[in-house]
Amino acid sequence: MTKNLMATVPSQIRAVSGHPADASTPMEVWQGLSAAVVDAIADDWYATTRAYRAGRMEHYFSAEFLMGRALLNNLTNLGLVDEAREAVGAFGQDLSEILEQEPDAALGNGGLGRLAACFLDSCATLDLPVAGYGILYRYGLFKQLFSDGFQTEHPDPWMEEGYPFIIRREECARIVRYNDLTVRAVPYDMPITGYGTRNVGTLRLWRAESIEEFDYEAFNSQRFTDAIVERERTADISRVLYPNDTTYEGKVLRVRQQYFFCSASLQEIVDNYVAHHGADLSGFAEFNSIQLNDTHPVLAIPELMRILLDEHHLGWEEAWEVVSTTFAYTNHTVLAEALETWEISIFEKLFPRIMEIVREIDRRFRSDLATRGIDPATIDYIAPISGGRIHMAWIACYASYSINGVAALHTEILKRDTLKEWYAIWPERFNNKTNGVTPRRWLRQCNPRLSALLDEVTGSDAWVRDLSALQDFDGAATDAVLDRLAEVKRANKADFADWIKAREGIEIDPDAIFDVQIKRLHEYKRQLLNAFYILDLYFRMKEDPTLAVPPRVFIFGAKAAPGYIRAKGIIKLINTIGELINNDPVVSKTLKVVFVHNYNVSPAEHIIPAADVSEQISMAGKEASGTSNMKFMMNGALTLGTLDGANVEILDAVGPQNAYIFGATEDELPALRESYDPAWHYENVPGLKRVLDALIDGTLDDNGSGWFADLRRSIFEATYEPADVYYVLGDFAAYREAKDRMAADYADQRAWQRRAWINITRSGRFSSDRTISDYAKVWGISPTPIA
Ligand code: BZD
Repeated sequence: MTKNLMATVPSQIRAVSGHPADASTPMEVWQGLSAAVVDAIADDWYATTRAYRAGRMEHYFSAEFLMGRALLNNLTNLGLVDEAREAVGAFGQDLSEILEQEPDAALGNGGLGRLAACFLDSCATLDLPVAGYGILYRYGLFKQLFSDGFQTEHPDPWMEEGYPFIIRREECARIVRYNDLTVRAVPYDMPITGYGTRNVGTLRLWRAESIEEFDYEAFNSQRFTDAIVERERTADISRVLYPNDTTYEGKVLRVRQQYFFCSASLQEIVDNYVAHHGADLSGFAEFNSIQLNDTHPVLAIPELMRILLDEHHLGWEEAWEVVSTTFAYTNHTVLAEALETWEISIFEKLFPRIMEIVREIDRRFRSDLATRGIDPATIDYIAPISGGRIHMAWIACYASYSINGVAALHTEILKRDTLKEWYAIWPERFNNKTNGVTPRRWLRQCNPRLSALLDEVTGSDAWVRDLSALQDFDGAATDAVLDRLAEVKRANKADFADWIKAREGIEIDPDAIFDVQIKRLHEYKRQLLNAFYILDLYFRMKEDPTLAVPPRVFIFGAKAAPGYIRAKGIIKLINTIGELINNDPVVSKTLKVVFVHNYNVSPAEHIIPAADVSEQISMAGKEASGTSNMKFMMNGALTLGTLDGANVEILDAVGPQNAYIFGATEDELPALRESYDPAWHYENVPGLKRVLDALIDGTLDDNGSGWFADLRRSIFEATYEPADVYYVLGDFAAYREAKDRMAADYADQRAWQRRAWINITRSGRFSSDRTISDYAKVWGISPTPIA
């Protein structure tokens, strides 16, 4: 298959740069090498696409795919890393420098979008007939810089210099109609390689364009600018990724985006069905299933109804039978503010026919439930339309043959709380699919040293396709193996220290404990709790300079939604604490604080292999699953966390002696909250008063923004929410105890390495291959290898 990369690389580089390969810039070499990879897989990609289209397929609909970089991932999957290194080495280029040229495809906010990317990798590796569908945003998630410790946001035009891993398919363009606008949806396809297979899957991303280059009438009638404005209005649809990861954006443009990719994708899927199986659409669901990644693609439900009713003339019952056996829905959050609802007037304005269909779904839903004897108040609460708004999650629950949460605890909370009315009526629809991450990117590719050790200990690279195979090697942790593991971690930490020095200008000690919290900035994830710990530790050291404190580097990476002021206040606070500590001549010998700016997929690939401690400290019940917890575990970091999301299952896999679990549990919290008084903790938990007061007594300077005082108020004063709604002070003492104990335990290196080893060998159930195998059963699809 992928023969002769060496032979094609120089000519590809010449074609891209118009120079001899040895006179090309690193960017041109990246372009040429990437083109050579696409060239190498083109035939297999074509064969896979044809094979999949003929049979039953799963279609993964997601507004976000957080892909990160493609070149090294493809080289890794194809087993071509060494060959590529040689190919570029032949004209004096260094592969790692070439790889750094590539921009991250940051077409997602966080966990939900990255999960979709891991799933595609697993589907390709498992030869499963699955395609992804989304939006080709011109601007990915904003670039984050810090200015005086404040986050600033900057545009990310990630494709502007050309991007070889995406192919425009002009011939497959579709028309998407809104009431006030008609646009062309042009697909761009990204090949998705798997590990140890010739199958190549597809991610199809749609870009919005004008129907015609210009509105010539407007142009000729001296309304040149109107013609341009109209073009731009169309291009707006795929212009930018909305940067919110928790509160939904009730913006017209956002709903336009959602309808845009759903409509274009469905048209293609329906046309493919007709081409293979004829014009009778009643058998559609035998060959097609669609997974809805959260509620963002739920407009696909009424849109498929519209296509079946209006374009293929099915009756309502027949069309509904198709729709309700086609869709499956994944919920990713229980936060009330994230549940999407839209004003009826928006739907009426954009797509009156879709609104009509939603009304009919609502009408039939109400009579269906009344017949089942459900009480009117419940019916009204979970109806597709209520309170003048359209409830996307309710439409999803009503139409889907499967409803899942993303970790065992999360699914239980859905059944018990968030979706309890639905569970009471249709319990058989509910199932859990604990998230997973791909061991290709998150171990093989990002941690070559540990990979080599695992190859050696297990005798082959079979673990890369079957991570659960590692569990047989629990007992392989001889002194020799643990010595090697220690060397691997030490070398990764030294590399990371160099990377941090170059990127953030901060000197860190590779022998210190690397304690890491990387994830979106949100109050429920409690970066503030971590910040309070660090500040308290600083004060403890100031108070008693003889205190024995294990050297530590506290590492953060996080973007805050641009409008989420309190989250931005927490970023500023951590940066300000960092200033205080890193510039203290005494304390900085023991502690450092590093906030990695512009956290993204690629920085994560540098950070995770170097981590000792994985901070997973959300208030119990709030983090649906978490996925960085799994990446850390795979790379031998120990979890310091609450019993939340998938942490519960990680604890179950490694046992309590191999993780640090603290804090109130989800079932304890309601009772604890009843009598909760943050002021009591402030007065009575030693150290807390000093920490909270530092926010306002001049110790920490927020440059006059008032943000630190606001953070403090959020702890003590009830506003829209109860005081300290995420129980930061309530869990503080338990967190401090666990974290101090963890740091002390690190001194026994042999015992620590043993526990790190167990974390690695038990991480098999958190491979996205396991997750996708579970989904494949629900989807009713089976492997379709082309070779
Ligand atoms: O999804 C996250 C959850 O918070 C995590 O617990 C979970 O592990 C992952 C994957 O299941 N949710 C998101 O990332 N959500 C978003 O990014 C998002 C984006 C747009 C609108 C709403 C939410």
